[in-house]
Amino acid sequence: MHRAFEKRTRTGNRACAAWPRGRFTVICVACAVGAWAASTQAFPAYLEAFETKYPTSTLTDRMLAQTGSKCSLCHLPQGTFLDGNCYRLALKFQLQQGKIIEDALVAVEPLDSDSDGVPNLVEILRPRVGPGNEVGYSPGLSGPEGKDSCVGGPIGQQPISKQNESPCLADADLCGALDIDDFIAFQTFFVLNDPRADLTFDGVLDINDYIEFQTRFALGCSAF
Ligand SMILES: [Ca+2]
Ligand SMILES: [Ca+2]
Ligand SMILES: [Ca+2]
Repeated sequence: MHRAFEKRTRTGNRACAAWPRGRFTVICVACAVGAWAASTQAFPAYLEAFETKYPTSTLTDRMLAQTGSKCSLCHLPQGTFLDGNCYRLALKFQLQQGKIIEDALVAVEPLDSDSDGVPNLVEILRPRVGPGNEVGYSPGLSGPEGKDSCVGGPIGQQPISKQNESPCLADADLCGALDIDDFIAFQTFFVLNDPRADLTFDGVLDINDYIEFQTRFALGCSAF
């Protein structure tokens, strides 16, 4: 299921000329559980595991560009000794249950760790709107400024990535605006049984996905 999703995401259709796609390169998990340690340098295997698992995502490279560290995908830039964001905490929990990092990554894929309405795997593999053919929204940060919704207080209120970390799923054609082309793109995904039409994230394409799409479209991208 996930492999099929990843493959389709890489090769999905181009509903608009500026369809941002390209390479998806991600990383993160090396830092995912670094909380135990004083430094994420102690967990290069986690970072490698994440990049190996999601080779098409550019998320960690973007984090490096935005915050100065790929580890910001999971850790707060203020210090790797802190708990980190919600995604990292979810991974940490799985590791504490005895899972190896590869299995922990899979276990948290269906979760919405940052509570922005989009599951972790969808965020990690979602092509970004905008220049650069970037791929991946942070599964641990949310909102238009990239804040950590998991951490309260001043730290959680501060923008971290300073970029949008909640994809607008109603923008089905990834053109950056909501219009009739999104209905066409969604309809195409649905007919082709493409997982991108599964907006209820239950593994089934049915009327509820249409309702979810229309709801998200009516509310607009800013609502998510
Ligand atoms: Ca999410
Ligand atoms: Ca997010
Ligand atoms: Ca569904």
